Amino acid sequence: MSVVRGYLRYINFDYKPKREDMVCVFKFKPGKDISKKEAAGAIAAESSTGTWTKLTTMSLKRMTKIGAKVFEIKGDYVKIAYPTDLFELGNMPQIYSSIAGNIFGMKEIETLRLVDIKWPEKIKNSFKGPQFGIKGVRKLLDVKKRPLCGTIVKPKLGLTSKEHAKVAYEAWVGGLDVVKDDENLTSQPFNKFKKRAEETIKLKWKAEKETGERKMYMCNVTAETNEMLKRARFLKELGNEYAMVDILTVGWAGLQTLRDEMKDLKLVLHGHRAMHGALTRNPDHGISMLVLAETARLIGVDQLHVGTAVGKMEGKKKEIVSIVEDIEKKFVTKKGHRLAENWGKIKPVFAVCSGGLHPGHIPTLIKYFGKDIIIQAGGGVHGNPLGTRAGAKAMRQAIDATMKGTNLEEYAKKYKELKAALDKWGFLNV
Ligand code: CAP
Ligand code: MG
Repeated sequence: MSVVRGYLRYINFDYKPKREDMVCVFKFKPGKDISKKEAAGAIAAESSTGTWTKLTTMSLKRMTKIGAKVFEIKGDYVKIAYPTDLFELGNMPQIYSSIAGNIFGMKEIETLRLVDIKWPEKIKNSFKGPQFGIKGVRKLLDVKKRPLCGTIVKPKLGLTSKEHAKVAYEAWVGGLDVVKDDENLTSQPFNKFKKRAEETIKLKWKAEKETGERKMYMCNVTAETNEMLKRARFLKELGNEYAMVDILTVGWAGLQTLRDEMKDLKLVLHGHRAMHGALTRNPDHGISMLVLAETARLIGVDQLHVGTAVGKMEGKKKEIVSIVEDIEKKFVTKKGHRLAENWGKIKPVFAVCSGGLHPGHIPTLIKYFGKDIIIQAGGGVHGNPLGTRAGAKAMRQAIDATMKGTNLEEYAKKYKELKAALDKWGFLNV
C-alpha cells in the first residue's frame, strides 16, 4: 500500500469526537506535491499510531481504529480527535511527544502550528492545577480588587546579592506588591542563590513592617530538577511564600516535579515563559501561547506571563485577551480557533503582564485585560529619573488613578513620581 493511501485511512469525516477524546486544532500547509487530505492524514497517523509504510505487526484497520481521526478540514485548519487511551494520564512530556512531536518535522508538512487543544476530563483530572489560584494569591497579599503590581530587579544580571536585595527593598517600600528575579538570574558567581534569597527576604520582612503591607519575593529557582527542589525547600525554610520558575526551559517534567513539591512546601508558583517565542511567534509554525498557557494551568502554576499588547514583546490584544480568558475563567467559550473548555475544579491562573511596561501603560492594560492581572515593570520602575522607590510609587499612583477613573496627567499634577514617569515615557490613551 502506498504511503499516501495509508495516511488517508486516518481520515474519517463521519467521525463524531467522543466526550472523552482529546481534540487538537492544527493550522497546516501540505508539503510539495501532497494534498491537504494526505497531509492531514499524515499528521493524525504520525501523532498517534501510524508510520510511513504498511506494517507486518498490526493491520492498518486496527491501527486506524485505535488511532487518531481527522474529522474536519476547513481551509488551512484540521481538527483531529485522539482516543484518551493514546496518552498516559499525568504525563505531559508524553502528551507533547504525541501531539507536538515528530509531526513538526515531517516532509509531508510544509508548516504546522498546534493552535488549541480540548482536554478530556480524564487527562485534566490527572494534573494538579494551580494550588492558590487568583483568590488564594489575593488573600495572601490582602489585595482584594486592584491589579497587583511588581517589578523585576534590573539590570537582569550583574548586581551582587546585597545590591539586589536593596533594589528589591526600594521597590517594596515604594509600594509594589511583588518583586521578582529576572528569568536568567539563578545562581551566578556575583549573585549566588542562597545569599540572594537570605539578603532579599530579610529586607522583604523589613519592608512589610515599614509599610504595613504584604510584600512578596518571587525568587527564581530555575535549575536542574533536583537542584530546583533544594532551592524551593530553602525558600520555604526562610519563610518565603513564592518560588519563580522558567516553565519552558525547565521542561514539562521539571515543572511537574516542582509543582508536586509545592503540595508540601505550599509556595505560590510564578511561571515565566522565557523561550516561548521560539514556539509561539511564527503564525504558521510551532505551538500557540494559548496551548502553552493551558498546559501551564493544568500542571499548576499560580501566575503566568501572557504578554501585554502594548509593551516591547510581540503579541496582539485579541490573542492575549483570549489567553487571559482561557487561564482565568472556569468556562471558556469557543472563539475563533479557540475551542470551548470547562476547567471544572482546576483553579484559575493569575495573568501577568510584563515586558517594556511603564506607568503610562496602566490604564490601557486594565481596559484591555481587566483588574485580575499582575502588572510588572522592570525598566519602567528602575528607569524612573527619580529612582526605584519613586518608580514604584509611580506604578501604584497610576493604578490608584485608574481605579478612581482619574486621568493620569491630572493625577500627576499631585504626584511628582508619576509626573517623572509620564515626562520620560508618556502615556497611552486608547
Ligand atoms: C521585563 C522582563 C520580562 C519580560 C518577559 C524582561 O523587563 O523582565 O522577562 O516581561 O516577557 O526581561 O524583559 P522590562 P513576557 O519590564 O524591563 O521590559 O512577559 O512577554 O514573557
Ligand atoms: Mg525578564
